[in-house]
Amino acid sequence: MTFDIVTIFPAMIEAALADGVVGRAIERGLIDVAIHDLRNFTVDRHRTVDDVPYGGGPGMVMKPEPIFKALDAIEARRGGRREQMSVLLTTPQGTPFTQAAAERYSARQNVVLLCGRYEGVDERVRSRVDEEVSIGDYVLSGGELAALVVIDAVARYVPGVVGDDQSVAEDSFSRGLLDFPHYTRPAVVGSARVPEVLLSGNHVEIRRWRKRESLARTLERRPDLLETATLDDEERRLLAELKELQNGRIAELQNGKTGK
Ligand code: JAH
Repeated sequence: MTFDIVTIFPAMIEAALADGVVGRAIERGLIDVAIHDLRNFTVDRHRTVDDVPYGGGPGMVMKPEPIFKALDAIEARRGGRREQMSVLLTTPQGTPFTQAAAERYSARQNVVLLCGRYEGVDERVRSRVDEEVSIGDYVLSGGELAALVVIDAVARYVPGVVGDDQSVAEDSFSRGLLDFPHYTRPAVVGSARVPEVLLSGNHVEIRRWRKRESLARTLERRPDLLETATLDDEERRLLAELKELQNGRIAELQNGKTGK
């Protein structure tokens, strides 16, 4: 699959994609990344990509024509075939980017990422955009970091990119629950010991412990995820137990407060 990134900071994208899992995937030809410097699609002497907002107000807005030209060039290189191609705009106004969205985009032949800067892009650019994507409720200085997040999460679903397919399938959010705690050697650091069950060699007990820890953390930190997670019989039982324990703790706190 190919990622096309339209940006005024090509060096920022280049540097971020040089290393790690994605960098190796590019080297191995598993994914292809084309970085398009938006200024190369300007026609004026100053290579202008922004202008003042109509109606007044602070800040600048990205001009539409350089973006249209960049998209035309990307489409032309594909022989004008728009099917199997998704044009994404990273913006806080977008639909939340999720693990499910990452998996969905990984089936596309081309994913084009438009990186906004300044106060945003001219509204007419949206006519060429398939989906607006938000990676979270905060304002960045531009869409580049969000685009890099999307590329990383999508690339991991391309066969061969992550060494072990098992680890992609079992990854925290693929399963809809938070991850369980991990430990490595040594078995004791200062007074902190690795949980005994992990040293036991009892793989039935280890699986059960990990499930329980995943569920306990999810219940504690992200109970919203439990609404949509698919749980097996054992997990449903463990979760019911954990909720009982949680209710017990709440009751204890309330009794403490009322002096009982
Ligand atoms: C900021 C253009 N969802 C995170 C996110 C994505 C993009 C932007 N901010 C936050 C952004 C300024 C200009 C895009």
